[in-house]
Amino acid sequence: MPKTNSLARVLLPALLLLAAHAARAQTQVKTTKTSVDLDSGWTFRKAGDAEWRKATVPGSVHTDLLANRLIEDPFYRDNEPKLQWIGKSDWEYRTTFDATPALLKRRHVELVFEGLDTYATVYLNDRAVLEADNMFRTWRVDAKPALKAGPNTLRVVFRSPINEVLPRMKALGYELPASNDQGEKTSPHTRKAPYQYGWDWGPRFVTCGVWKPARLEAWDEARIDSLHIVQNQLGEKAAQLTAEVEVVADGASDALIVVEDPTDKRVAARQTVKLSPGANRFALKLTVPNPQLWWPAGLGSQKLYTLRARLTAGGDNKLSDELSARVGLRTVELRQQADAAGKSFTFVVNGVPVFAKGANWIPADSFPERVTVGRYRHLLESARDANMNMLRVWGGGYYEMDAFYELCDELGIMVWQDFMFACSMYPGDEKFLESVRAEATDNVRRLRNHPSVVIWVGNNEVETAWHHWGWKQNLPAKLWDDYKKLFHGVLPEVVAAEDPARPYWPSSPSSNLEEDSDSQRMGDVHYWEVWHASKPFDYYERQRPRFMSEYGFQSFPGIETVNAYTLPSDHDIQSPVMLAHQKHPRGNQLIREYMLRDFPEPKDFESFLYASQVLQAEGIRVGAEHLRRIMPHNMGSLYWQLDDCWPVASWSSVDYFGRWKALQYYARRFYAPLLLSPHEEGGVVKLYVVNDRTDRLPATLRARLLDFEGRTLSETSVPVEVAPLTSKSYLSLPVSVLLEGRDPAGVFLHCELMVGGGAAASHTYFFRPFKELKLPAPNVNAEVTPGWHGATAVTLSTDRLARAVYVSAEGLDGSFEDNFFDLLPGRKLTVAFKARRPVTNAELRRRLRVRTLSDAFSKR
Ligand code: BMA
Repeated sequence: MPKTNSLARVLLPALLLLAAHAARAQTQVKTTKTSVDLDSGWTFRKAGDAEWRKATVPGSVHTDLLANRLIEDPFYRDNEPKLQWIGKSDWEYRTTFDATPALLKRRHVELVFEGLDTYATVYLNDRAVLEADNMFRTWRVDAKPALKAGPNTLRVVFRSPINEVLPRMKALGYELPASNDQGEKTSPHTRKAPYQYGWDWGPRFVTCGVWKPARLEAWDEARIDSLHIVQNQLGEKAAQLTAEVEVVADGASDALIVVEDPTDKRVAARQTVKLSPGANRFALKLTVPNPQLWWPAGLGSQKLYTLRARLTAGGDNKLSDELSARVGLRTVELRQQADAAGKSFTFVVNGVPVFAKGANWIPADSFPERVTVGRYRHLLESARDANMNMLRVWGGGYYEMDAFYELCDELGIMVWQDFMFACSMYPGDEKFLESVRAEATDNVRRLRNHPSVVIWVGNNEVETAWHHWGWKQNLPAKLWDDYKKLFHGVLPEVVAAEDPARPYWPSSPSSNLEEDSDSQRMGDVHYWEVWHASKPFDYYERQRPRFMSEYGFQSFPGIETVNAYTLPSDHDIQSPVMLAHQKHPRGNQLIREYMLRDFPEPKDFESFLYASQVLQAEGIRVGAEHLRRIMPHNMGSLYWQLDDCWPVASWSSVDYFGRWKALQYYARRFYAPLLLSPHEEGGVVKLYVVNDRTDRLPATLRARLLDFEGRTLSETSVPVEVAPLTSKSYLSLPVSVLLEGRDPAGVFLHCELMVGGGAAASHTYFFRPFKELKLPAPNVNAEVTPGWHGATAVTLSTDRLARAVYVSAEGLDGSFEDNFFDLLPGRKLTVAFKARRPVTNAELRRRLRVRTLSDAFSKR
């Protein structure tokens, strides 16, 4: 299969359609400050080459090379090692723009880069105007001295981030650890997205480029640098706010600042001020009457207010500048209260303790500019649809684009925001610390108005690595001093100065140095003995953390995704191409080892892919349900990881193309606001109900013992009153009484929480692992039927219990609304097909495939 046919064919329908969601249009305002986008006319070349070729800004050198057909698709088969030269080369980017006489007359003309990746010298008409060395910073420089009338040339020279650092590393005399760097360990020295150097789920593509928008800004008297809405008091009748407006002025003058809600005349403040040259800070008080609150998903709606600051300076009554901020009104507290077990770690929003349900977010692409608003939306809506209310932006990627946080605000997804440090030790010299201070300041200021952001966290796993990965024993003690300078000095200082209302936490996991980083008595925990140490899934149930911020298990993507990066001849888990897309050295071995504990040997390649997903989903379910059952002792479950940055075997629940793996469907069930979780404790099955809702619920709890043909062998039901924000067992059923001597391998328990005649939650409970069940392969009947509102749907029925039923329509653009579910005999289940393009019933019938867990294994 030719390369373009495979990857592009899957990519286009799955992603480009999503990209059709246009970015929110910016309202054009008439201010004297003007801005000229520098996003067109770019070309690039390898330093020293003669020919310039078309480039895209924002973009990266890898995607530009790809667009020019100078390299093959980096994600296809085993192309990754062949493209390592790109990161070891220097690259030049160039564009021209016209400067009008009017522009030249402006008192200030500044060149603004929202992001340069990474070591770059910027030349304007061959005059060096900027030296950049931190991918995460925004750069603003005076362009006037270099500007001329007519055509101007802007050139950016990117030096290889690897070569740049090597001499510095040699001079150091010791190596800073960087466990994931797949090559020379240069990443700790460079403020660049760590995952691009390789990770245990990610390829090594050390890219460069103008990765965020660039523009010229021209102004005369003054411009608004920032608008920060601070919430002083949030009452039922009124919210008291302060608008902190920062103005940069050309000289001393009188000015007027107005801050208002354009949709509500009652919310307004105005202040005449005296500007001094340089930075000025003003505070205007605002009152929002009858405020509506912002709530995390599941607890209420996500009301957002837009406030606009306008600045009139210079005496001619012209509007100099304006800036808007969209905010949500809510309080957030990280409650750490001493108790018998240690100390709680609970996010309290608007006074309500919120159990955080979610996953860890990694960059959604190796090349950040490819993550369109549409792809963000798909992933974040997938999170919301799986009943998640929190994502952790993990510290090995980059601070996400604005669109990410805007969508989280709208969807009610709380964001745990790491600073970008992961699994390494870092330099502690002044230059490095100042670079980080600037980076942190830029990003905290950029993100602090988002109600979704609930915490700033110093780093990923650096504290635990120092203490538990042998670093403390083998590395100079100075590195720990440097650690403290950064994560207990610079970063909390920036948060205190720029965003004092949000909690700061030094590391994940951590106990804030009060106890061991991995202590389960306080702070957050990453638990990895399931997976790395081969511990069985039920070891999750032995953990009693206060907040679980990482735990996970790998699976393979489905066959359609695998087809995008392989040839049929690669279809062996151990083939070189499949191994190139499995970055964990023991990944395949671990998956197999765990699989054979619970399942027979899968009969073929595709069955292995499918069974790996069921295995992952079943395993994480054990952990997630336990973590919810032990609430409020534990108040968070963020599994590792939601998404992927390329098509790969990984811990993700949604693959690179946005396809839901089994785990994502399972997550929707185990994160449901009402969870029914049967659990065997000392020979007794206890029926727990975990209720994340704030209301009390009268219901009936019903448990039926069934055989695999669906015959009811016994039934118990009790009326219950489900308490709000609680986990509690409402019914205990001794196994011996339940089974009455029956073979535990031939029956199962079907539990339901009945509310108003329907099942508000249900669960199938087995007394034995799948491979021991005496369950002959079921015969599932599938009919294409009209679904709700004319949608195409499939109605399924079965003669015997069918487990992890997977319905697919290969080649059709769309997905089934539910999947990987247990189908009970004697019941019909209709599942809608959410088509992204119109599809006829006949077509769906032709493509329809149904597999069940039994089908994955040869003889049953
Ligand atoms: C966690 C993460 C990542 C890693 C994952 C899987 O520790 O923080 O560094 O990818 O485990 O090993």
